[in-house]
Amino acid sequence: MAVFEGTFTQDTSSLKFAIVIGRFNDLITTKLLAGCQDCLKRHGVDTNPHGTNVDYVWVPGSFEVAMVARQLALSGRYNAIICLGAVIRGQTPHFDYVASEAAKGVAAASFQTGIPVVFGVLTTDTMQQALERAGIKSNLGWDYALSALEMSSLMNQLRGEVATKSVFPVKEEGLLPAQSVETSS
Ligand code: INI
Repeated sequence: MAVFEGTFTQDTSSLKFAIVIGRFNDLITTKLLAGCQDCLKRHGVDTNPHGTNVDYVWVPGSFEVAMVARQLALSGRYNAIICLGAVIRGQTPHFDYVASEAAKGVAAASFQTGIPVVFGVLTTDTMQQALERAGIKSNLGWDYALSALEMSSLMNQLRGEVATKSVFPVKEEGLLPAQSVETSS
């Protein structure tokens, strides 16, 4: 058996990411994006929009990020997609609908495509709380980029492993040792 874990020390020069950013509350989302880029850059990813590693897609708000992320994931061009948004509670229940649909949509995009889609949509009660998480105290954009790097590495390992010998080989008899399972090439 084996332990699989993503690393941050892989050769990142061939990794491809897409970052989907909601324009709504862009005071926050541009800061999340900056944190995200800083982390990717320090891990060897070329974040230049004219480079070969990262594409950027702007959408109106958090409600739209998942739909676009799913489309990008389906293209098969990316190791991971990072969704950035900021949903801040107001006086109406609008917050709950936008936040909940964004979360459900991002999860669905990931499940349906098998590509890691990182949920980088902040949901806070106040603008102050959002600012604190987007640069004043820490910048969660950094953490979202780390998740994308880790998941890219992990999925690459699992794909390699599944292609050569099944990680969870199941035959009619039940679980068998990996080496006894025939592989098709
Ligand atoms: N979009 C956000 O990203 N954050 C919000 O706080 C927000 N609020 O509160 O309304 C918001 N609304 C816009 C929404 O994401 C869509 O863009 C819009 O409804 C059009 O579909």
